[in-house]
Amino acid sequence: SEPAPGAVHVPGWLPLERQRELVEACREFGRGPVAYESTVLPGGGVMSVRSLHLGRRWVPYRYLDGVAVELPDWLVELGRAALVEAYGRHRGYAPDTGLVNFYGDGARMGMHQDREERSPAPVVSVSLGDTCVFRLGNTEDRGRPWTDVELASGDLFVFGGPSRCAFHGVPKVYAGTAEPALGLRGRLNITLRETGL
Ligand code: MD3
Ligand code: FE
Repeated sequence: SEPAPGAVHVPGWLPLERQRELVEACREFGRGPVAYESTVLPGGGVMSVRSLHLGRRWVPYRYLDGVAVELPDWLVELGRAALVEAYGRHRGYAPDTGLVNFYGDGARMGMHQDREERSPAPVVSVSLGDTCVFRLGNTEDRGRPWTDVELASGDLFVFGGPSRCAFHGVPKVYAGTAEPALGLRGRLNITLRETGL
């Protein structure tokens, strides 16, 4: 479905076996030199989500711990496949950064815009584990109007065109809704982007 212009939601894009591979990869990333870390916001608040950066680390916030490793080619390919799925073509999509967000008990993400990137290329998002409420807002402010969409494990969301600049957040994660066979407690979200930096 297309809940907003340029925003394409593909429920159940990834089969369970592929989801399991991605969960395992996200675990593996965290065992390497890169850690899932808490982000300290400019105002001093600490995010409840824990994040891991692959490739270029572009957000100028301070982190409590951690370093960076390369973005694997297979994730770049996953990003291209996602654009082909959403728009029918990828136009040379070349994401240079991957951000993995982990939502444990009670974690949320407040409404924000992603404005650090210099490339107009779409953002690709893949969800794993617990189902969440994803809130896609407007381009003016954090308030209404917004559209709430449930994102479940294996769902693809691509944000291109006008939706790339929209406020968005994750107000709620439904704990314990992940398929047991996934072996994941909580929610993982992988985003791929071109930083243009
Ligand atoms: C819409 N992550 O990492 S993914 C983020 O589920 C972020 O972890 C959320 O917002 C999460 O910045 C939402 C979907 C997403 C990512 C980037 C976007 C939606 C977006 C950028 C522009 C518009
Ligand atoms: Fe975001």
